[in-house]
Amino acid sequence: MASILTALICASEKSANIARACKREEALFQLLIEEKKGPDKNKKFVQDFKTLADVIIQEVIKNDIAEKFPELAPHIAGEESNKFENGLGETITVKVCKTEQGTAELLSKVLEGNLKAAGLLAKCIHEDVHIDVPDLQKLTIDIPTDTLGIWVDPIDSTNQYIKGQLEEKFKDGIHTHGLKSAAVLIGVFDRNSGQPIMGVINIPFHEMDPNLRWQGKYYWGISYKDINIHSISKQIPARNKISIVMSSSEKESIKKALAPLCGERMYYACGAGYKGLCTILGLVDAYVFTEDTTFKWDTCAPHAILKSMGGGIVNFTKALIELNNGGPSSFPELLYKKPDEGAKETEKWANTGGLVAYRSREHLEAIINALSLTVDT
Ligand code: 2IP
Ligand code: CA
Repeated sequence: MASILTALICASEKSANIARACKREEALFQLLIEEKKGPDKNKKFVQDFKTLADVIIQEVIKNDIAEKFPELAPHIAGEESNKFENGLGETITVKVCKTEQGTAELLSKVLEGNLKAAGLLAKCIHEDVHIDVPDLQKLTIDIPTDTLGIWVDPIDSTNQYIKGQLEEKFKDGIHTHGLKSAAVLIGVFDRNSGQPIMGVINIPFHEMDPNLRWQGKYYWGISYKDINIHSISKQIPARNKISIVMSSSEKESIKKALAPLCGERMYYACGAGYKGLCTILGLVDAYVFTEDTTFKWDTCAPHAILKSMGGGIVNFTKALIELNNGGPSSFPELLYKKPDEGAKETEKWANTGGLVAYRSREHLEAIINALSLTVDT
């Protein structure tokens, strides 16, 4: 089992390397920020490079995990499709080829013959990433791989990844905007129960070193049967007020209902994965989102880590219904194996009904109680 987690961490590190290379290397950076406008827009290929960066990372994760665990290959899914259509109507399937040269040739077809960019990417894709996680070597958990499924979000908070810079301003350790909220998310779930089991969150732009090169950081957790372990070492201080992070797009009525609970300690940040991480790290007590616009790949990894810490992520609407029906004996946790009830076909992997991510059951109850006064179920 430890070897799967090690494989996930290595795949997330390689992904973070690619994400950093796209910002650092001029030939790639120009493509990343280039916005095709007017008649040029659809001339060569329909989707643009930012989608390609996402797709490449997703394919790398799939390839590297499947190489070590072939039985998992059909059960790794993510946000992106790997088919690209160019202006000539040709569909190119992006994949990792056997050799670096093969991958470079394939990518150059999608990149309008830009050999430099294709070569740089292929080099990162075929680089060997090796990581020793000492805590994991001692671990002997036996989880059968034939029941596992994996959700991948190659780059969460894509907007901030493309446009974001190092954001100097932050409040209580939480960055409202900027590159820091970009995250590679890999979450493993049980295909029988739908429950999250293991998660890796990799922050490619965690801090800049003295040579002005970005360094990343990764976090992991496993929650399986009675085994709960994670990489979070920080002690979380006890505070009087509950602190909550939300999307700036959250409804005014929700912000208002939570204000008395939080006082000053209400925060806004980009990125579903980053907000999950703020909760994991104890920068806040909870992440509340009442819309349907997060997806299974946004929450599976943070959910597994929170679960390993005694917390979780519940379905917001269902939790309110439980409370109104005389609960709260059990608030329903998000599940990952099948589409949620009421999900639209086009967005069938949405977390329909919103969510509350939490570390402590007491905080969760206080939040659901506060919101039950304002929301009709
Ligand atoms: C997005 C991204 C957004 C988030 C949205 C996710 O994923 O994390 O930031 O919205 O829910 O689906 P918000 O920042 O308002 O919480 P992606 O960047 O991968 O599209
Ligand atoms: Ca996402």
